Amino acid sequence: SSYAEEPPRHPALKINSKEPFNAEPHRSALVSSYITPVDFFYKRNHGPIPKVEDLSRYSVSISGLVNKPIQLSMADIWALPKYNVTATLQCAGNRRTAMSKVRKVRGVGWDISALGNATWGGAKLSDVLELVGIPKLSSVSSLGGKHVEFVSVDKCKEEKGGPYTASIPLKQATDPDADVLLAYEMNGEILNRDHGYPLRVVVPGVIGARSVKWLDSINISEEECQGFFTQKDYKMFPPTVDWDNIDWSTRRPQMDFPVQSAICTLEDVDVIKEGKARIAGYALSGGGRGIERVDISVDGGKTWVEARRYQKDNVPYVSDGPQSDKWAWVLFEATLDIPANAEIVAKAVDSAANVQPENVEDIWNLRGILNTSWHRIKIQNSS
Ligand code: MTE
Ligand code: MO
Repeated sequence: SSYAEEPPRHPALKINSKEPFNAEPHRSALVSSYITPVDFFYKRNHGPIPKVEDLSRYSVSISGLVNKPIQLSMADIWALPKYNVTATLQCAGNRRTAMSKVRKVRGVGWDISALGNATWGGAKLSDVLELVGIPKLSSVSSLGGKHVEFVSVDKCKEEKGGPYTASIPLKQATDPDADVLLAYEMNGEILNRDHGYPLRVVVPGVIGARSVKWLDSINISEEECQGFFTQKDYKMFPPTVDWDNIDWSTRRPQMDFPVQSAICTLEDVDVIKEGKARIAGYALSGGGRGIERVDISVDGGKTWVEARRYQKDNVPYVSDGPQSDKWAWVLFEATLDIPANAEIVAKAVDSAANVQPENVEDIWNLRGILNTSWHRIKIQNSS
């Protein structure tokens, strides 16, 4: 089958679907390091993993509304200034399983680990676009281009065997501070096949779906991408919309991720003794917004205490501070007295003062995306 040449994967990953391969690590693995090891980074695919055998024959074409279309070899991309950007990728479907308990949703069932934090090495898209004559900080190119479309080489059933595609606004693509990369390294190693070898896009601060893997071509266009994953998927609908009354054209493709957090050291099934327990997890927001605060409750949200936040070891985290990685998650921890039959809750506040919604019911949507409701864990006590 077309899945005969899948790469090897770490046996500890929890497999949510085998073909295409969709898997996430156990939640406790997420908080054991600030940088997620490649083996434990979630894998989200819509088809078989492409195999680029001969790197010398690989190239990325840039065409569309440009004066002079070009083909870039890997050597051309390596020759551009290299940047290392630490950014968290999070699938829009992270925490979908909890949303599906309210009412059935369509999509891969993810627990809370459809995200990971990596240091991506590569060329900036803003430098690449200068090679086709589009200057930095352009909202419109001289030929009227307003969007940058990424086309992959994989074959997805949603596209009837065609490639995965996505687009971002030209303004973001040409802004050096937006840190959009064409990445060939992940955590200092050559990008592996699962994560997009030899080259992928990394768009920090937005849903993972826009970070196209196995990049084949870039197309400058007047309209946003018309592909399935931009127009017929990854859109946020209100709870009143279901499959019998959906009109995809009424909503914009989701870009920024809202503020999110989850507890990784405990699970609903856990039985713990009354007494002190370490509560740790991740918090992050979209658009480069920092994490202003993480509140923890052990009584279902009646009273709260603030957790300690950190990124790199020993550097106290300051929201939007010069030392912080603006595109990366913030880990948090608190050691608290756990009463009998506790309901432990985490909620984060971002640097724009956005707060996670209290209840998943209020943000239910038929595709089960963006479950950012307060993360709740009901503990069973041992008697
Ligand atoms: N790019 C291609 N070519 N094919 C895909 O299926 N999945 C997208 C995105 N880029 C996808 C893709 C989605 S939905 C997510 S969440 C991220 O890749 C996952 O990236 P990862 O597998 O490296 O974690
Ligand atoms: Mo995703």
